[in-house]
Amino acid sequence: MYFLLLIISLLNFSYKGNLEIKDAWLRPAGKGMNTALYFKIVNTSDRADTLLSVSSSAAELVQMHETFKQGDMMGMRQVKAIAVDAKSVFEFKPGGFHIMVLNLKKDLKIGASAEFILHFKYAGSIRIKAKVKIPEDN
Ligand SMILES: [Cu+2]
Repeated sequence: MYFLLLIISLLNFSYKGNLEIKDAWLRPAGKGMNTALYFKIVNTSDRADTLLSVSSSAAELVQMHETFKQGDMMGMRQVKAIAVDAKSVFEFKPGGFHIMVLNLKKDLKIGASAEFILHFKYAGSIRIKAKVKIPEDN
C-alpha cells in the first residue's frame, strides 16, 4: 500500500513539472477594490488538465471569468473550469479570459507582487507570484 502511494505521488510530481505558469501579472488597485490577474499555462505534456479554481490570501474572493460580447455590449461571467489541452498554451489576457480578484485586502501598487494558488485537477496546487504592473500597450 505504501509502495503504491509512493508511485502515485511520484507520478503526480513528475506530471506537475509539465505544467508551467508564465508571465503572471495583475493591474494595480487599492484595498477594497477589484482587479484582474493574467498568466499563461504552458502544457508540454500529452495529457490534458483542468484549472478548477484559483485562491489567494490577498483578496476576499477570486473567480475565473470570461469576457463576452452581446451586440455592442461587453460583459463578463464566471466560468467553472478552464480546460488545458495536451501540448497547448492557454492564455488569460485583457479582453479574454481573466482571473477576477475581488475586494483586495491591501493596496497593490506597481512593482509589488501578490501570491496566488492555482488548483488543477491532475497537477494539483501550483503557487505563483504575480507582478503588479500596467499593461504594456497602454
Ligand atoms: Cu471579470
